[in-house]
Amino acid sequence: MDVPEHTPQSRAELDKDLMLDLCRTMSYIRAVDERMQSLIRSGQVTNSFNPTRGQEAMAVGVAAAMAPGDYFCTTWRGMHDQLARGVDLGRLFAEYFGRSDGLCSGKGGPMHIFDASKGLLLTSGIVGGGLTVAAGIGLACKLLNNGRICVANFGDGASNIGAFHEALNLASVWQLPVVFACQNNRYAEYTPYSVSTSVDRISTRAVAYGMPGNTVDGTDPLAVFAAMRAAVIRAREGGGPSLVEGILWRMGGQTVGDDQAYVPASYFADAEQNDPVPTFRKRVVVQGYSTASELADMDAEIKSAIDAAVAFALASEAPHSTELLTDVYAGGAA
Ligand SMILES: Cc1ncc(C[n+]2csc(CCOP(=O)(O)OP(=O)(O)O)c2C)c(N)n1
Ligand SMILES: [Mg+2]
Repeated sequence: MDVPEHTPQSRAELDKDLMLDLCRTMSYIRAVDERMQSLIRSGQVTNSFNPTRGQEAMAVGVAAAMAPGDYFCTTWRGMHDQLARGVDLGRLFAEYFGRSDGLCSGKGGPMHIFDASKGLLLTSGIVGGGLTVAAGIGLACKLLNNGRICVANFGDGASNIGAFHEALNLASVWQLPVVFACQNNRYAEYTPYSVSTSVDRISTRAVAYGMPGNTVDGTDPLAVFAAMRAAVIRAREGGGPSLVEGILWRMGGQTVGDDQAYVPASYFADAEQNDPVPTFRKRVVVQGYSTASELADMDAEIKSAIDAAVAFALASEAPHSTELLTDVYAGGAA
């Protein structure tokens, strides 16, 4: 599949703060992914983890287009989406590790990360599960007339699930303020896109549901930001839902421990060539937004923040058995 051309940006969008923020957050997500993998591989923690390497640009471009009060849903491969929205890293690690200081008191785990303070109302391990929930959140926003929108982050495989079609249909019928943001990494677990999906571009499916569909280079945060900003504005102004697809690469496999023997060498070659983090870091230096030494200082700060978050999470206790039934039913303990 061809990678779409980079979307031309206006000078206003190439604002220094935005460029540095995108660069810092992408670097941070990459560093957290690497730390999580090393903690698991060294046996210090035993949680599952779906790597986000290669998908950082989409996460930061989506988050940059959202307002602080907006909502979002994500998936098992959602740590980049969560970090891009500013979810606290110590509490995120603690939830992954099953500790009581986690975002869900250590009882949800990696596939149930929730943080209402950042608008994160669902992390789902069910393929396509977030799409219908996002439509429901969009319906709530519309009924409350609160000016908020909801973004559904999901993968290419989810676009072959019934929930995708139900969610897009009803979101369009009811003109809900939802943006469907598809991270197309061309794999659904161990199945390549080419043998499972009927269209070259998922965005073309938007036509069937009467909404705009746009495919962008999902390794370029500015291209993602531009497409998402247009879709978010449209949703917020009552124009209804949109589908935005980013083409990108799943560089770390389905999960930690996946040897990816089933992935052709050409996929890895393309991924390396389009690796969003070094590409964007180079761009901010070449275009004069930062220097190599400033990026090194930034990396040192990121490392310190990750060290502190890991220490916090590892020091946290497992939830006590007396907590088993709390937060299970609305209104407190059973
Ligand atoms: C309803 C359902 N069917 C199957 C699975 C098993 N499963 C987990 S991840 C996955 C692949 C999903 O691929 P995609 O939507 O492209 O997301 P990606 O993992 O590439 O981010 C599948 C089939 C599941 N979790 N839920
Ligand atoms: Mg996929």
